[in-house]
Amino acid sequence: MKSEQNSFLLSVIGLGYIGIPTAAFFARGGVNVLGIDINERIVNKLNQGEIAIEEPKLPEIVFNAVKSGKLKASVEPKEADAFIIAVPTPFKGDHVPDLKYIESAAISISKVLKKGNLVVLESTSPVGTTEYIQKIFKEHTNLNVEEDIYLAYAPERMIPGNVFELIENDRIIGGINPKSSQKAKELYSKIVKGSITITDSRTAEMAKLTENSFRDVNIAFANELSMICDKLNINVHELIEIANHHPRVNILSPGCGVGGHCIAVDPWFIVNKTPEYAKLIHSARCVNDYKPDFVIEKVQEAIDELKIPNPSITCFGLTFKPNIDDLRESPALYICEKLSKMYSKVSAVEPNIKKIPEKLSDKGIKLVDIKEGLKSNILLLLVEHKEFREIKPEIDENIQKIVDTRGIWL
Ligand code: SAJ
Repeated sequence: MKSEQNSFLLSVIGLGYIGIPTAAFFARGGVNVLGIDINERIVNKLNQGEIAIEEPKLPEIVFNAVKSGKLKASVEPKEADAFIIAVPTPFKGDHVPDLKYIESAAISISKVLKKGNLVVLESTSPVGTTEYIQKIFKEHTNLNVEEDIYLAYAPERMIPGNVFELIENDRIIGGINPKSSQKAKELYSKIVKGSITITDSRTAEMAKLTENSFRDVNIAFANELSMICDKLNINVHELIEIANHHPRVNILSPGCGVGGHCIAVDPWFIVNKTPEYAKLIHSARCVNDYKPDFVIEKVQEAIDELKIPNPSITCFGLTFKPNIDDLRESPALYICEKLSKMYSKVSAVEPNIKKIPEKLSDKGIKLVDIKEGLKSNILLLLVEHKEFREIKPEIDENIQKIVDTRGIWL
């Protein structure tokens, strides 16, 4: 029994924001893990105990896992006992989900799949994707897939910036059949401290999309209120604070838009499947996607009121949310870039990054410190980093204006 335990091999396909920490946590839990990625650079780096993604505390966990010999990486899938697929699921034009990475992961696993293997999909996916993987296995192997292969969907719920949520949060496991759920639960029980709820694969897929759509719709409500209040000359942040005193009201915070790789993407997977019914979810997406352009309009209005030729603008915050260095799908970055096409003196203050991305520096945007940024004509607060919360800019109203999307300087 002991030797069987020790020879158990888990293969994690896709060494990105979810695959790497998942692989490292399993390795830390004593499981032999082989990480697979098509990118040779990522594989080589990992084999040296290094990673390219920015996540607090993760480098140390990965380094120790590799050093212990429990975590290795390869570009070629190999035979294993269990596989976890953690590849990206972007969308194509028109917000149609693009399953090409899942398809190629499933096909590459097919080549090494054996009777009794467990395959778990973690990637956020449209409803029916786990069943689709089963179909791929049927087409690409000679196995009696329904009988011989355990297959389940197990979405992660990790907030970027805290990899420990992968093991601390409650999890959902949706098997293609009950025995698959059970097998997947046994695997995840090795690392997950939260409770594990079992359901079917379609419900589990929909649960992941539902959770992020819930948040998107609620943020859209706050963003819509912010635009209504702007028209009605009401401070939306004060309004929300007051309304939230009601025991059953809990409105989220408006901002400059919704970024990241999850909340702004996942609701489209529902809209795409059932457009005739997903009206509210669709509308929320449109409200949140429009918000950055609304912010740009507010900057233009402020500039018109100042009547200063060639005004200087400083964007405070570029990341997609506070106190992280992640610029993925950041509405703040979009706003800064768009403003730089309209005005020649645009700079940014971003305490969480050392070097401004090339696509911004190419457009003449400079990275400046807070003191320098506060001298601009327009102070545009986009992300409520702790460094910005600690200050209250005093401006000369004849030549300066604050546009505050988060309500911390008003
Ligand atoms: N935002 C607001 N107002 C708010 C809250 C957030 O404008 O009141 C904005 C943020 O600034 C950011 C965007 O929304 O631009 C998304 O941020 P987030 O903190 O809501 O979510 P993510 O994308 O960092 O992580 C989400 C999480 N899902 C939920 O909270 C339901 C996380 O648990 C998921 O694991 C992750 O998506 C994912 O991977 O799906």
